[in-house]
Amino acid sequence: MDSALGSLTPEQTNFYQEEGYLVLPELLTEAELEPPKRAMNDKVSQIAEELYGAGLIRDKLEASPFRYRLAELFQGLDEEHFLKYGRSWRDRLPGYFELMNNAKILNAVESLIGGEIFANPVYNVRPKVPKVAAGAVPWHQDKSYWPDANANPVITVWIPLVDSTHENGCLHLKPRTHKQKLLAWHREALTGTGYTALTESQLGPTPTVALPVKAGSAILFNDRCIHMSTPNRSNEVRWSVDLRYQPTDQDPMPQHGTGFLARSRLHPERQTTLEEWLRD
Ligand SMILES: O=C(O)CCC(=O)C(=O)O
Repeated sequence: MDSALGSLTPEQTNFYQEEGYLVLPELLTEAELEPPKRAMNDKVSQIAEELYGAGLIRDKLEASPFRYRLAELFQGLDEEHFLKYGRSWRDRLPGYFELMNNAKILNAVESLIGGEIFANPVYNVRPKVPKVAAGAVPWHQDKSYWPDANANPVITVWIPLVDSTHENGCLHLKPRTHKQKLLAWHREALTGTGYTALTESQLGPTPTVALPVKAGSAILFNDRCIHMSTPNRSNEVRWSVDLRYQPTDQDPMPQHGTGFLARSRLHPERQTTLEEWLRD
């Protein structure tokens, strides 16, 4: 593989700095999405076993395709059954580590913050199933989840594992809002999961950009950039991950978990191995 794949052009870097986000269409190949998909599939199988064991389902739907199975498993169940597993997942599975260390992702991030890259502890696998209110994420700035961290230029890298569309609830954001301060947020009470949220009046005049993208595309955005996602009105799961990266000399936010050294041009021998990550 060309070792520079994913590196940004000066125009892309400028776009990110000015607009607060950047879309990299189909950055990852199907083969590169396989390891995280396997991890997700394993978790879905584990959930199917539990639902079956509890007598909540009569069929584990083992032959159902990745994009449908989780939605079908919960089709006849209540929202609470789904939320028992969390609105997003942060399991330590090798497939996620492989994705977070993908050279193309790290090359893109390196173009923005340099070659000393820390993978922030906050990464989420999002199984956005239809009909669960918590699938729709209200307008917010990611920084509202770590208001006490110092001025980290945290970069979110959002990647769908199936095509993300208007129908299944793609990401929407407000360009250039990353240039403002962190806004006062509240905890919403509609989804039962307490997302941080902004009121309509805080959104300002900036037009919203909807970002439907193909599986394997990456949407990079700044942690002050206002964004949200719409409900999933399809019959499939909108699978996605949101990964986060920052320079190594910034607050590692241990209160959110354990991050890891994803890339060091100065000390490559110190980069975290899979074994270390699984142990921590
Ligand atoms: O995946 C989504 O629907 C929302 C993602 C999001 O809000 C985030 O990554 O901060």
